[in-house]
Amino acid sequence: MAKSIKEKFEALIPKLREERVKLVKGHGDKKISECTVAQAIGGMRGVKAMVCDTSVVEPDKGLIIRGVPIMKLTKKLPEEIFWMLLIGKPPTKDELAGFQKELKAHGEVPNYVWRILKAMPKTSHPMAMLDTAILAMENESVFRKRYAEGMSKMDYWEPALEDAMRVMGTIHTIAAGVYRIKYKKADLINPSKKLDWAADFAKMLGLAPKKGETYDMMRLYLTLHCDHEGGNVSANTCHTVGSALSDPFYAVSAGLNGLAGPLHGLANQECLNWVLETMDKFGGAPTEEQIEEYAWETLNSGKVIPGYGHAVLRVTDPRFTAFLEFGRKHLKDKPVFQTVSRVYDVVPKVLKKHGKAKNPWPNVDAGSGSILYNYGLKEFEYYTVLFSVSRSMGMLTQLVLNRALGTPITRPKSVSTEWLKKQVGMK
Ligand code: HAX
Repeated sequence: MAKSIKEKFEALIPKLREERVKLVKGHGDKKISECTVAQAIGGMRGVKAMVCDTSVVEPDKGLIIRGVPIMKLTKKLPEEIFWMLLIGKPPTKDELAGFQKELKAHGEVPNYVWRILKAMPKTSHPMAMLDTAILAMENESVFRKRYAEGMSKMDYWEPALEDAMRVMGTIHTIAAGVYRIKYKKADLINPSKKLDWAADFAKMLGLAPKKGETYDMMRLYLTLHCDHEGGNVSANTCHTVGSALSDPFYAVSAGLNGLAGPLHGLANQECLNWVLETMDKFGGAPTEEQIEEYAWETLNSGKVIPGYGHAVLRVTDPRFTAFLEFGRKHLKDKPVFQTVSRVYDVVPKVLKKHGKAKNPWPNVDAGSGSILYNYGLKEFEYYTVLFSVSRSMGMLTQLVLNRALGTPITRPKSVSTEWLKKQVGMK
């Protein structure tokens, strides 16, 4: 019989622990990074001071999941990606089937969650609704209960994985419910017993299936946003909160609050807005000259061009390329997609001329919105919720790994401006 994700992970733990002990005992005093004054003030960019094994972001290659570039994983289901993030390799067909069944068994959303969501102000942002729902579900945490009963450190990973399965099993249903409650789309749609995670999500949102193309779009969307190594705001926040042994519901909800920021996940809401603004201003899909004019107008008014630039990447984000390829196949006649494609031809040149952004190329958010828009998701405010459903995979798997490895509480040392001034001899 195929092994469960828990059995597979349990079998890996001794080797991972041994490796970590060897690294710390044998090489603990070796330097891997330095920190300059500019880095301490500037968001610690480039300082290597945390470990994340689920994925790596190479400045010149983009996202690599467990050694495999994301462009080679675009045909995988998100469930396979979750498995891969935690276990290191994709599941076999039987393992995948067992895992999907297990996820469905973890899929019940308690009624109190729906009551809370329905009681929230009509003006609440859908991200605030999602984060509140995940936090409310903390009531279900097995980790917290087991900790209170006095579990051994060696066992932390097990209830952490159980909670992770509960978040993963319910987050798509909750997110779909947020959409239908917030945008008055009539009743909630129940999860299906048969559909895979992404297809089920698309169905619960109420999107028209379009011969399965909508399901493929959602599978691609949820695969591409799954993880982006450990230092980004949401992963880093989830990691820090989890390091205090706050359970996965607390930690993921906190991470998602970070994803809700306009420089992080909210950028995908801003991106399509920017594209539609250009279309509004010029009365349809704008020409390259018109896009250039609008890009300069944005920059000259002190704003950023959403969807362009990245803290780590220095090339076109392969996730953007994957969306572009999907759009070229299915949406090439749609004006919104045509505009996104044209923006890509113009904005990098403008940003290079502007001379500030270290990376003038598009990130994932520059393309995703136009795809969602064309499949009927026209409420931009909701886009970060879709991102969140996917990114919960990275946050959860990183957290489970950290509980298995006994990663200690995060506590970098801060210094005062006075200390900095003394250190560099500044009066
Ligand atoms: N438009 C205009 N200016 C930009 C820019 C853009 N798209 N990207 C960077 N810059 C500017 C920065 O604002 C900064 O200006 P100041 O020196 O005046 O502060 C300068 O260029 C240097 O910034 P950087 O080092 O290149 O970029 P950072 O690492 O500081 O920031 C950001 C990376 C992604 C936050 C940034 O590129 C940005 O604001 N982009 C637009 C928003 C966006 O697309 N965010 C989504 C990122 C992907 C993500 O996390 N998704 O969740």
